[in-house]
Amino acid sequence: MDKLPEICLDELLLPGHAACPGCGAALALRHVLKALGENTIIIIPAGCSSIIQGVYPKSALNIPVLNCAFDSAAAYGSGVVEGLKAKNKFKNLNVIVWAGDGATFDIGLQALSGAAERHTDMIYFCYDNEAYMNTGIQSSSATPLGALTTTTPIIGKRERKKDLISIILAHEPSYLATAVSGYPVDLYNKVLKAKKYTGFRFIHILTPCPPGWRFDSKYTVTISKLAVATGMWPLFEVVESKFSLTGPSLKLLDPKNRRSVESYFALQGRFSKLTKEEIDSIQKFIDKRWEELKYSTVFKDKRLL
Ligand SMILES: Cc1ncc(C[n+]2csc(CCOP(=O)(O)OP(=O)(O)O)c2C)c(N)n1
Ligand code: SF4
Ligand SMILES: [Mg+2]
Repeated sequence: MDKLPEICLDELLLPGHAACPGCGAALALRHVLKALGENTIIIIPAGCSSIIQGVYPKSALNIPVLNCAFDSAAAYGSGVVEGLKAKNKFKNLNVIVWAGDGATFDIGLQALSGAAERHTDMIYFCYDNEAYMNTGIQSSSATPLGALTTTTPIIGKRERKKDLISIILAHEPSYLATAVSGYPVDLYNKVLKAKKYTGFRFIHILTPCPPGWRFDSKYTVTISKLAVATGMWPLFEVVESKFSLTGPSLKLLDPKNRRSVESYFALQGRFSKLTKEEIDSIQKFIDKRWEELKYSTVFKDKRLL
């Protein structure tokens, strides 16, 4: 891992914003903006981030913000990029989308696919708190198997989390990475790297949410790190279709180095209804996925056409 002092000291997410204490999304946004710098336009669809950012004329973000309809953040991004290019004002600018999992996995997927297919010159960030948090913790297609939400309140969600990464990779982005709130240097470095590329770039960040995941706000970083240490959230990059693990995930190909998935579930009330059989089956699923990751050096090889 790179050393902490390399992180920019300027703050573009200002203090006094409206996130809950311990919000993983706010922590990630802070570091993403540090890496991007002030020449950035951010597009935010409806969700917790539109609350965190604040209500006009006040704003916790020290950069231009465009709020947009829930389903169309990537389409707004495409419009902003093309408009600026037409006016010859795109130079040295970052146009980014900062969207939740509901806005990305579900309702905004069509706009996202269009922008990715056109290789639109932007970085799309999905901050993934694994449910529709802003409207009261409803399940999304990013919610993992067994998690309790207000729409899966008895035994938890019955379906697995949607494999969004494979969907995005099918569009051949110029850069793709996963990250997590609790490893800010890894996230920061990935944003710096994404900035160096043109075309469509995608960064998927797991952002723990204390009220939605039912844990004490002091555990945001611990839970982020456990998501990585158990292998449930591999940290990796795909650059020009080449896959590589990053940071603490590098050592996890050896199963002896992975923590049990149970240690990740134990700290979160949302998993309190998981049975022993379900935990065993999730552990098997994760172990199998890591066996497959061993061979995922170049995703392009998997293409049929
Ligand atoms: C078309 C439409 N449907 C529903 C809503 C209500 N709505 C606003 S925010 C939100 C949840 C957003 O979830 P997510 O994208 O995961 O972001 P989070 O709140 O979790 O940060 C919903 C359902 C809306 N604004 N527009
Ligand atoms: S509900 Fe969750 S995602 Fe939303 S502001 Fe609070 S901690 Fe952050
Ligand atoms: Mg969400």
